[in-house]
Amino acid sequence: MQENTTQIANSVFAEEVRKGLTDFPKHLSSKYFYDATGDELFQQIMAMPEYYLTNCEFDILERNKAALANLFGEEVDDFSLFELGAGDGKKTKILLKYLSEKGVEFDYRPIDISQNALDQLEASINLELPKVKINTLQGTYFDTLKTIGTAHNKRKIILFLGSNIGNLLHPQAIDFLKQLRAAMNEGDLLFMGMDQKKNPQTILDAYNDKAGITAAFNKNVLTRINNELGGDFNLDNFIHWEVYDPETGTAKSYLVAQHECKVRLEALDLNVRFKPWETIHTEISQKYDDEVVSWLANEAGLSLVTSFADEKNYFKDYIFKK
Ligand code: AVI
Repeated sequence: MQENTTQIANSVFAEEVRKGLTDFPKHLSSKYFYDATGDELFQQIMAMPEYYLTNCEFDILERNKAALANLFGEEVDDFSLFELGAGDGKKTKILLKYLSEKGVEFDYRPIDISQNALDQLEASINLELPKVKINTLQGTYFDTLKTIGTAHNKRKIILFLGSNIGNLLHPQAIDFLKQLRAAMNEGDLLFMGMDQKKNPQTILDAYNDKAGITAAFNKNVLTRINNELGGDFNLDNFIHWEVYDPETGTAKSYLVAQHECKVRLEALDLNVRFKPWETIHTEISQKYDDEVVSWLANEAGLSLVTSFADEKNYFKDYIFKK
């Protein structure tokens, strides 16, 4: 266990874990999947054949880069391309490469909580696309966008790729969109990836791969609790379980206890009991259709400009304005 137990016990992570494991039914937030191991597992997920989302969005960006460059640069000499949670920027580089080859005036401003991720991204852009002006911004999406806010004197294009919004329930997603709207001026654009409803089996396969990478990703939240909160979860006692409701478009991930067990969380001075087959709900991955997207945008005060789909209509990128 890490050293400063008092500090850890009072952290937001600790408090959310306490709440989630003492509630009925139990739950933990998927935002806690992501530490260095979780980031690495997510990279592996994005490379899996079953996880169609990445290739679909690649395809959309590749096939529409010229149209997107026109839209982003329409009626302005210069703009800023902000990206929320840029990661390794693999998909964004398609656009960056095209824009810089065409001599379009813009700067790239990736926002991420991890300075390490930003440093790596900056180094790779400087190496691969030296003409791109990059200005990294470390912080949470909203603190950073609030600081930039409406005072930014160039057009803002805000990218939020990969259907990351799908990890939010609809009310949270509306709140998120409202906050983005508050940081936008007239003329600014929001470019957002949103995974679509499709054959339920395709979705289940994407979140329940045979190699067990998604299972390891899901269980990483337990590893974090063990490492950071002095937990003694036996990972083998839990199975990864995925369900998809084609009516609501919601995929849900669970960890299910196979046997009765007791878990001790030393930093929280907490004992947690699991009955056989008791669940911990860990993640939602919402799938959308045009009607739901219009409803969300409307609730948040945004209007839809246009959208781009991949060949199979598995995934769409939507453009919204204020
Ligand atoms: C980050 N997020 C959009 C991924 C998703 O598809 O919901 C996280 C993920 N969970 C399991 N596989 C991938």
